[in-house]
Amino acid sequence: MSYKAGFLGLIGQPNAGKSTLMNFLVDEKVSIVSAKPQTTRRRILGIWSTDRGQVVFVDAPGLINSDSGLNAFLAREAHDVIANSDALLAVISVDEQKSEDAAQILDLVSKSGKPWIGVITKTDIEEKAHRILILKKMIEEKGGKSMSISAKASAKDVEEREAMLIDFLELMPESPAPLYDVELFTNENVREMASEIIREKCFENLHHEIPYNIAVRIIKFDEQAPLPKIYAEIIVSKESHKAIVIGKGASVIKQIGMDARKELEKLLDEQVFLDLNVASKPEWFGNKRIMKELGYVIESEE
Ligand SMILES: Nc1nc2c(ncn2[C@@H]2O[C@H](COP(=O)(O)OP(=O)(O)OP(=O)(O)O)[C@@H](O)[C@H]2O)c(=O)[nH]1
Ligand SMILES: [Mg+2]
Repeated sequence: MSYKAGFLGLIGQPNAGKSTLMNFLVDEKVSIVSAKPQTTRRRILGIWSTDRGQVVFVDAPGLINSDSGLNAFLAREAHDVIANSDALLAVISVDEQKSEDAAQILDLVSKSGKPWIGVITKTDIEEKAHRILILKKMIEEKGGKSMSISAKASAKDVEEREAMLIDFLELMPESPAPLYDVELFTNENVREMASEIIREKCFENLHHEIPYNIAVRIIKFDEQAPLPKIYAEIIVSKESHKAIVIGKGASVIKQIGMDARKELEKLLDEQVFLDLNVASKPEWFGNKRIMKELGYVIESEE
C-alpha cells in the first residue's frame, strides 16, 4: 500500500470544538481550549503518524469576518488554512446557534475543491441530540461524508478515534516520506507552548473583553535543570486592564500563575519556576512590530 501524508485543516465557527477535536485525535494537549469563542489565534499543527502515513492536522481560528486589528489576522489565518491544506474537516457543533452557521462552513469547505469530511462535535449534549441527524443530512447534501464525535472520551470513542484517523488518512495525497519526524506530535516549540498555556489560563480566569485583548510573551526561558525558569509577560491593551489582571491582593495573577505552572509541569514533566508580569501596551494589536513579535503577522505580508 502506498504511503500518504498531508495537511488536514480544521474549519469551523468559533467555539465549535476544533482544538478539542485535534487534541483528542493526536491524544495530546497541543492546542489550547476554552469555553470562550476565539481562543485559537493562529494555526497550530497536531501530528498523527502510522506505518501507512501521516496526517498533519492544522487547527485554525474559528471563521470570523473582520478587516482590522487582531481579528483581521484571525480571519486571514482561517482562510489561509483552507487555501493551504490538502484536505479539510468541516467541524460543526450540535449546539451552534443558527443553522446558517453550519451552512456557511459547509459552503466554504465544499467549494474549496479539496477532499473533505464533515465532523459533528459535542454529541454528548443530550438536549441537542436531535441536531445530529439534521447536520448529518446537511453534510451529505453537500456531498460530504459525515462523522460524529464527542471529545469527552469514553472507551467507545477511543475505538472510534482509530477508525476516524484511518478515514482521514485516506484523504491525504501520496507522499514519498513523512512531512515531520514521526516521533513529533506538534511542531510547536516549548516556548510557544508555554505562552499559549499562559494565555489559556488568562481565558479561564478573566472575563468580558479582557482575554480577547491579551497577548503573552515569553521574556526568558532558562531550561536549566533542576528547575527550569520561565519569565513571561501578559500584555494588556489598556492601562486600566492591568489592575484587573493583577486582581485584589494580586489574587487573579496568582491564580493564573498557579494554573499555568501546573500545566507547564505536566508538559515538561518536572517542577517549573514561573514568573508572571503584566505590561500595558496600549492598542498593541494596531502595532505591526509588536504583532510580528507575537507571531500575529502573516509572513507573506511582512
Ligand atoms: N460537551 C462537550 N463540550 C465540548 C466538546 N468539544 C469541545 N467542547 C467544549 O467547547 C468549548 C470550545 O472548545 P474549543 O476546542 O476551544 O473550540 P474551538 O473550535 O477550538 O474554538 P476557537 O479556537 O475559539 O475557534 C470548550 O469549552 C470545550 O470544552 C464535546 O465533545 N462535548
Ligand atoms: Mg480553538
